[in-house]
Amino acid sequence: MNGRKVSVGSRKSELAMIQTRSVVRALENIYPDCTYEISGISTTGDKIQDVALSKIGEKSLFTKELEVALDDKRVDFVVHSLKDMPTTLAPRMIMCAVCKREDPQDALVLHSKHDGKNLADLPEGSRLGSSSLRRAAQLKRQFPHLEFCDIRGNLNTRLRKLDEDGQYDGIVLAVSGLERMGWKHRISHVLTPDVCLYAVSQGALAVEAREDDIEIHTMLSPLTHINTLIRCLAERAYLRCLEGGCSVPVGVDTQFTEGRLQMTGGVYSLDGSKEIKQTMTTEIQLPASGSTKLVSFNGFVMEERFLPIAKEATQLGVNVATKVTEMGAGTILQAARESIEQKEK
Ligand code: DPM
Repeated sequence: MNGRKVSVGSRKSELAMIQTRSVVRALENIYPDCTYEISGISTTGDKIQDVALSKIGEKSLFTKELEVALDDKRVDFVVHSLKDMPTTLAPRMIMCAVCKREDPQDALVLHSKHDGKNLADLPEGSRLGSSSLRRAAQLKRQFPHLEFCDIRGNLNTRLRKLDEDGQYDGIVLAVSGLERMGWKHRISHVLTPDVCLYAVSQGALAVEAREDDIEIHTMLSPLTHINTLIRCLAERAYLRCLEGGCSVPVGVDTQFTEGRLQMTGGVYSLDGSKEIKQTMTTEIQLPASGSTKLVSFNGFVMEERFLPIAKEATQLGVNVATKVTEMGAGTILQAARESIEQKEK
């Protein structure tokens, strides 16, 4: 690794750049002799700002151009929010590190005129900006007096729209994104999982590289936080089984402590009238020792000693998905997909 020059790709948004720099900083601490160059790359998702995410349809909206740059060897790795990554990766690509997860929960940011209020006591007909079908479905269910409307643009744009346009009473965003931007103080309330299940992998950063670039895998491997990886493997297995994609009303909550992995998975109809929710647990012990040779499993690079628990975690996600499917999740998701497609026309 000595003295190597590393080219890093990133989306150009301020949040993406902050995320990329945090990964580069972590690498600089481990490999101070290397030099790092970050290239900002525009993606389709960044260019189309005025159409609701769920209506754009194409998957990997925010990742495709970055993967092309990787494939062409213009960059050695790219940093993503893992929640934006499709459950099946692009050909020849692999996730070579998953960093320690920050707060995975969602947050409500209210207009200053509603200072001191919460969702339950907002006036009838208050308008909340969110392009996440998951957030809207869960909150409509519990707070039928509120209205939800699309809001696009990067975080800066959204906060400006909230503060200045006067058409939103509040917006719902990920805590982690707000914190990374230095806007923790704008959070009015954190929405705990009993109010809003978070998105699969929300709050976790992941590093994508070429599948055959062993040197980069080795270099990035120390950044992997095993607790985060195990939780995200379970969550992604759940989403993959439901053929969720990233824009359907599916939420999760996982915990991995004291040898026990617990997962709650939820599925919602778009209007929030239907909810299917299931919690399951499995015993998982982190291995104290074992082979640190790098292997790949389900699109992620990991040390060989973690393979058995990675499989356990994946099985838990599959089991929760199987259970909610038995309870009728398929019908709910099918109806949601059809009405999303309908809106695209
Ligand atoms: C995905 C969703 C959203 C992003 C859908 C969802 C939110 C879209 C919106 C898959 N990606 O969560 O149900 O609010 O219009 C995104 C954010 C982050 C990564 C911002 C956010 C930062 C948090 C993270 C957009 N992608 O969710 O507020 O790193 O997990």
